[in-house]
Amino acid sequence: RVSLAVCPGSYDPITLGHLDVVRRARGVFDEVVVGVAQNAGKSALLAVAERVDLARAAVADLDGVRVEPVPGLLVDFCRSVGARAVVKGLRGGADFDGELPMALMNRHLAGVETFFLPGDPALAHVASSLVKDVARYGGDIDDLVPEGVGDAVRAALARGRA
Ligand code: COD
Repeated sequence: RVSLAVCPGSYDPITLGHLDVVRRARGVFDEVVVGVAQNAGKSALLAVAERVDLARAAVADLDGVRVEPVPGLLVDFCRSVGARAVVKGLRGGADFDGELPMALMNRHLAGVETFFLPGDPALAHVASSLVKDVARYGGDIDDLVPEGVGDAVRAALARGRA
């Protein structure tokens, strides 16, 4: 039996914090599917297809890791790929407070269990929302995100201003 976990997120855009969680999840599970989802509570900068492409490029060198869009409910996606486990990274208590109800809901809906990984403290400040904010006001984000992501974010921000 192959152990399979889904690492879900908005990935708007994927960051080095996300990548660290994906890599470490792969150290525990045989296969990891990075699920790029809509978060109804957030308005996205990048389209799902672009977020998927950037995430695919970022994990291209990781064996046993693939990236797929999540079209609807996360638990339906988990069922479709045959995963019973979700892995989420926690930067601190605020992340946990947000994640706990989702973990309980996903278990309630489909028996999908959530495993939490403590985030690398060196990346505790790395959040997609902050990265976008820094880029929006001209700051350098290239050492916070995988290669190519900074250019994609700057291009999307420029499109938004046009
Ligand atoms: N270090 C460690 N972990 C990190 C870091 C970091 N630097 N940065 C981000 N993370 C973790 C986050 O804590 C989170 O666990 C994960 O990475 C993804 O983060 P984001 O911001 O990309 O994604 P979110 O929080 O917007 O994702 C929410 C989902 C998209 C997973 C959720 O909305 C969802 O499941 N949507 C699908 C529809 C659904 O099923 N809804 C009901 C859910 S109960």
